[in-house]
Amino acid sequence: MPEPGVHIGSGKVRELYALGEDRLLLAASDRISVFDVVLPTPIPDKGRVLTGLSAFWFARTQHIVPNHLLAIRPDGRSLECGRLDMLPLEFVVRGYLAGSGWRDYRATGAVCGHALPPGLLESERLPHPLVTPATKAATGHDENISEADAAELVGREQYTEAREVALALYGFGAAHASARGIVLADTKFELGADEAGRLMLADEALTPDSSRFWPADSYAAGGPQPSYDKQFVRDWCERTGGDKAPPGPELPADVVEGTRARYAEAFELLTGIPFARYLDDPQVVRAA
Ligand code: Q0Z
Repeated sequence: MPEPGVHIGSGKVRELYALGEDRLLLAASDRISVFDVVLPTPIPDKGRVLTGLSAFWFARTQHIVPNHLLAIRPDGRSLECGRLDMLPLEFVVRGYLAGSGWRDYRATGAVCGHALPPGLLESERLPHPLVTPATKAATGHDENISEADAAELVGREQYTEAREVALALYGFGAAHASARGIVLADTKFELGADEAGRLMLADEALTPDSSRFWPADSYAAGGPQPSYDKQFVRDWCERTGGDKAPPGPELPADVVEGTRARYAEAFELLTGIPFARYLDDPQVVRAA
């Protein structure tokens, strides 16, 4: 195991380590969270699917914005990254009306301050993608803020550049996914600045943990859509009841296997690369 590094942060399912002064190691575990609760049962290779997908997108979006990726570790679940000054914002891009966006629209006719035409259905495609920035709350739940407040937080020039980048990345990811039978309903980007002040894409990008992916063949507006990756787990949790409170239930073997297969299938559809090839040599995702 090469330099583990100094542990500097934990997400729900990922760990962050410092590698000296200017590099970080982002390590994705096999943990899965459902209804915002991390389950005690891991999904084998889920961390590798997410890491491989992130690296795949980083390699293919450099024409839109440079990114923090330096190297994929041979374990396939960790990325060496350049350390950036992170913008204190998440750039959520929504192409469809789902989740909190749908709840907001039903209550107010708008999504995070963006007025929308009346009569839209749950999961309907929006007239155009929206950027709905959120602040990264230290206490877990991110808080949506208006674009005006976001611009005030980081400066109007930097905000404008970052929102254009986020829209271009969403457009690229959504078109790529759509050609492969997957709807990219929405996604979240984190951006930072390098030592020269240049805007860079950071964190993870266009993974199932940072995005809503829906199977295109069953897509129909007018209700909630099944999640490409987590639907088996959600359905099983709903069937077996429980109060959606921590620690969450242990998953049975068939739900683990079915979910593992869905993650691998999402990887293969989106990348066109057999997942077994990635396990054999993670560097395959970097080649164009
Ligand atoms: C990402 C996070 C995780 C916990 C900080 N390139 C970068 N430079 C500076 N900071 C970050 C990055 Cl990616 C950075 N996070 C999110 C990830 C565990 C928190 F794996 N926090």
